[in-house]
Amino acid sequence: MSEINLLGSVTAFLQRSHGHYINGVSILGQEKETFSIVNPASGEMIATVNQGGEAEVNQAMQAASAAFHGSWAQISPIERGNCLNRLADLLQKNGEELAQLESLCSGKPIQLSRMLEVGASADYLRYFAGWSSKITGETLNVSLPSLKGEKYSAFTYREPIGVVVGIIPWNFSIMIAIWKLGAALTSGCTIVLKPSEYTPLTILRVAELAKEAGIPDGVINIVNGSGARIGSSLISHPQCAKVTFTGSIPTGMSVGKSALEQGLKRTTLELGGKNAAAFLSDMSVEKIVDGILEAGYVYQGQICAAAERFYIPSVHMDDVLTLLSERLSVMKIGSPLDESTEMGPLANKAHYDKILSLFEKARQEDCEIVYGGYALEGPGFFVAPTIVKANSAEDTLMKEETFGPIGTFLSYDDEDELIGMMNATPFGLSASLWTNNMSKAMRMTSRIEAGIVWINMHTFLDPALPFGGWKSSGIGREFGSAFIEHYTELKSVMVRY
Ligand code: TXE
Repeated sequence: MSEINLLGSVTAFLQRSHGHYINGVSILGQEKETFSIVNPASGEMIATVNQGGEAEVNQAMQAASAAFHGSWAQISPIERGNCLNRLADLLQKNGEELAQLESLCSGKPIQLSRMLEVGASADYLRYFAGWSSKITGETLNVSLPSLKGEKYSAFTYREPIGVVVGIIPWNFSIMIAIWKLGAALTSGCTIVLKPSEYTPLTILRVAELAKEAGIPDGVINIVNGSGARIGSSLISHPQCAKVTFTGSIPTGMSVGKSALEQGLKRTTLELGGKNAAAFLSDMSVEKIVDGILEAGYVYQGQICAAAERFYIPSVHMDDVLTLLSERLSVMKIGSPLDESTEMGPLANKAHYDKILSLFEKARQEDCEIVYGGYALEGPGFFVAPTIVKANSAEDTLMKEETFGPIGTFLSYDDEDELIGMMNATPFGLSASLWTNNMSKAMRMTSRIEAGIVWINMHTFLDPALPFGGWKSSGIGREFGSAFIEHYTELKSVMVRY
């Protein structure tokens, strides 16, 4: 194992006392209680963070509200975009520091931290920056006749919604925060972020870079602490105009419910699901296995759009599972700080325990564990990448999101039945179809119930393409032009003359 050397700035950052970022200043807050940040590759504590309380929630919401009505409102749309572009520059300039911090806290292999948490985050910021000068209303023709010869003109404004509360999960703690921050700031909103308790550090560093980029104090604020306490207080705060959440389905549902109950606060929810990848019989066994690895096992399967249900033509099933087992057996599992590592640990102990209990569940239900299904020895939260052959669509692993490196496989013979099987779930975030027959793929795509359908690819998100779930996988869309509707209110104006 050869690990990269940690930068001095990373060790220095970890040794600092951490709390919150409010009105342009890093603060510890009033609470004495702290929570620990654990490196999932070693199980060791690497930093502590102060819990937030009502005082920090209030300060953050007030700072965001003051900036929304003050400094940020006075800045021109073009300059808002320039601010986001300068932040993108600084993400790249400080990219190695951020990537190392992220890998230490989340167990993400360093190459993925560099590519997604830093590289893609900068790209998303630049994409959102471009929108700042293009968010406009419309001029409309009034449809009813005038009664006494008077005339009417009508138009709409798209006005920023106000203070946005962004609740962030642990799987992409920079990138998902940037999605929400970029959308909010380019629309003229300000934001208060609540990172996951497991990965709160990197975004604190990003907030410092935002100040260096010239983003005014109060525009970005961060309050750390438990979801139930801080998340709920932020949602119910009178200054909160909108909640944007990414995370698990049960938490997302409770967040959505409380946002509605707290005065119909606007809500976007990007939740998980039980995404399907289906391979048609014209695909070679090698191509199918390449596709499965791409769709299900990147970053230990901890990606909300990753596939967890795999449908394989019965003629290919045995060969696919044999070759996939071979490929998983040589996958390099190890330290996230080793540049050749392909698979790191699970991101935290609670998630590790959940995955171990799902292995147990598969055994109890007599599913065949073709490969893996156990924890790896040594410190840290490592498990073997796992292949489960389901008995039927009713097995727990065909229905419940695992969010781990577990592919569950079912064979099929009839392509018409296949679509029914893919859709037989309360969720609909993503799906993929793999075939050389493009005409068939296009026909089948229109019948799939999911927010995004990939053909011959999976888990590839692009800032220009709307992303979000059908059914219980969410409400609203991120990216493209679709985000505008969720971060602005429409105001109609009518004039008589
Ligand atoms: O997620 P939560 P957790 C899945 C994954 C994992 C499980 C639990 O399977 O094992 O969810 O992970 C905040 N009001 N996913 O507990 O609860 C919380 O502090 C307001 C899939 O980390 O969804 C964190 O900031 N906020 C998922 C955020 O919500 C609350 C990604 C997400 O936490 C809150 C992550 C409350 N009552 C985990 N309770 C995906 N599909 O993208 C918690 N939070």
